[in-house]
Amino acid sequence: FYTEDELAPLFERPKVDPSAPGEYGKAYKVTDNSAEVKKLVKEGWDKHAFNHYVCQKISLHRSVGDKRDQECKVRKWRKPLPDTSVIIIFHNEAWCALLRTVHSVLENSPKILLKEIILVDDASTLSNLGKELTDYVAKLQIVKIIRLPSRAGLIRARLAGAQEAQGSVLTFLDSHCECAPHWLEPMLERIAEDNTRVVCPVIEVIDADTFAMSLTTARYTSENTGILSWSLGFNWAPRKINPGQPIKNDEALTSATMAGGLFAMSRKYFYHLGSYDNDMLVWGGENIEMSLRIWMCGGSLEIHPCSHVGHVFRKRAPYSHPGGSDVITHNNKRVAEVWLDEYKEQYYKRVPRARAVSYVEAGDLTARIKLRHDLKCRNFQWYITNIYPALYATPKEDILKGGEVLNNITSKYCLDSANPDGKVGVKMTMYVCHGMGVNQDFDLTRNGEIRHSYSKELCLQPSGNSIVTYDCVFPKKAVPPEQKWLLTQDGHIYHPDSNLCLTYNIHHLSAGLLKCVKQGTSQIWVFGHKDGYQEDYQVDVNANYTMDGLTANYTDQEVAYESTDQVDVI
Ligand code: UD2
Ligand code: MN
Repeated sequence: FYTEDELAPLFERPKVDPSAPGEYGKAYKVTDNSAEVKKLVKEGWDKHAFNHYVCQKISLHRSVGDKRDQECKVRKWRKPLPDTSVIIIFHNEAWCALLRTVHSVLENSPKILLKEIILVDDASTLSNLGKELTDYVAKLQIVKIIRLPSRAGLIRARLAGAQEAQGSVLTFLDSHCECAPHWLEPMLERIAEDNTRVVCPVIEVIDADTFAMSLTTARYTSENTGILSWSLGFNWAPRKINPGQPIKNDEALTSATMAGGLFAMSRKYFYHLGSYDNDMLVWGGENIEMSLRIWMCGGSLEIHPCSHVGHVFRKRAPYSHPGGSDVITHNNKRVAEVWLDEYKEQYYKRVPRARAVSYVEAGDLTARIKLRHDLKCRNFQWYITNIYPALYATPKEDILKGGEVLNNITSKYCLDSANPDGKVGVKMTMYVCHGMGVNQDFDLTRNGEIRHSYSKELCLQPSGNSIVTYDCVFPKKAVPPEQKWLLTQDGHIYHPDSNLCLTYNIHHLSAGLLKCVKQGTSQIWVFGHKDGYQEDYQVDVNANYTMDGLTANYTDQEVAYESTDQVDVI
């Protein structure tokens, strides 16, 4: 085993006053309310999509503390571990974020294991990222910069960094990270034992406003795993823990997908497995592509609860996206076409815009299809069965109606789930029908569920007078009464359990439940409406069906919400 001395970093962290801003990962709150500071704060947010004023207040050498579980702290790391090149790509990153990332790597990685840090500048235009940065890192001995002549996007930028790397392991980081003590050794040990393992640290949240970084415990980590949705987005979900097999706090755990920015992988295996898809542009999709490729082609993907790295999560990208949102669709379409087999239909159903070739093209896929063939990768059905069995797709014949849920044919308003993270408990809203699927794609199943599975498999059920997203229970268990809906012949969406009907609340642009009224147009829906890019996903089933022997139960009364806002059913 390595001794503590052998694992000393190249640079010791300089002594920082423990009460200095942000020390030990503490939050820094701006107390100066002067107009001048307010202006600086606002400018910082506009430019970087995080609180740049706060970022600058905090030492580039701050400590984030060591809150690892005891099991991790006492762990010794077996000799020999491979060395690594840390690759940090950036486009117009703030100096404070970028350099804190660099220093945190230098001060928390063993000198003998850190071959080099490679900064890849993806054509930044901020003036201090030019010569000033070159001069600054020249003093840091093992830090190199690669300058890309034009904007390449994060995928190609990482490829450029990997090409220069000399270490036997490639460790990728975003340019706004902070490594916790001994973040590297656990990942390198897993790879030393088996170089087909790709290992991610636990990603801690660095608050974009206060730069607080909390370190979570292994328990939390073990309960979180990476998943994917049919729209090919990444998400976190609780891990199923087998009570008979308790999880050890220092044990690496598999994950179906990775977030994308932070991982370590044997350099040899990275190239063996086809590095990245060089035809993916700017941002997005590469993490799912790589996750599927790892699992389907013989490797494994893990999160190590002893390795912690913070990342600033931002609500928007601070940089331009050449090509707009179609770029992500282009990338995802490549993933669907190469890796999803017949399940690509599930993706196209949710993102119809991707299917229509004239809108978004995938480009030439020959090389990636050949790669999959040459590596003798397993099929997507194998991935579902073995790696992510919870990925459920309602069989087509069980979808009675699918697509938009339009409130009476003339309203132009559709049921909408503005819920990009696939959260539970999010209220349904109404929005102009856009025909693009995504937030407005719902399925009415033969079981009576209304499923929305854009970013996560969710079922609609009432909460008070509102309709919210909830975890689907089927197919694990029978559909509970609260998740059962009935589409009547005249277009009411009836909820037998509450004896109420889905109603468009025009004043709140929301959808709720009210007593069913026969003539109320705010209660008449077109389920499976199609427009614009929306393609036909109707199955030949008559909507006039009864469920569990129930039929809709009307009253002729006019009803109103119980709140002070009187909404008549019109
Ligand atoms: C997440 C990942 C990110 C990547 C992305 C999907 C984490 C914590 N982050 O997004 O690594 O997998 O999902 O593609 O898992 N950059 C460039 N050139 C560009 C655009 C971005 O170099 O054209 C850099 C950027 O400066 C940053 C990195 O790429 O260092 C990732 O970009 P981000 O931080 O905006 O992405 P994020 O964290 O939202
Ligand atoms: Mn990032």
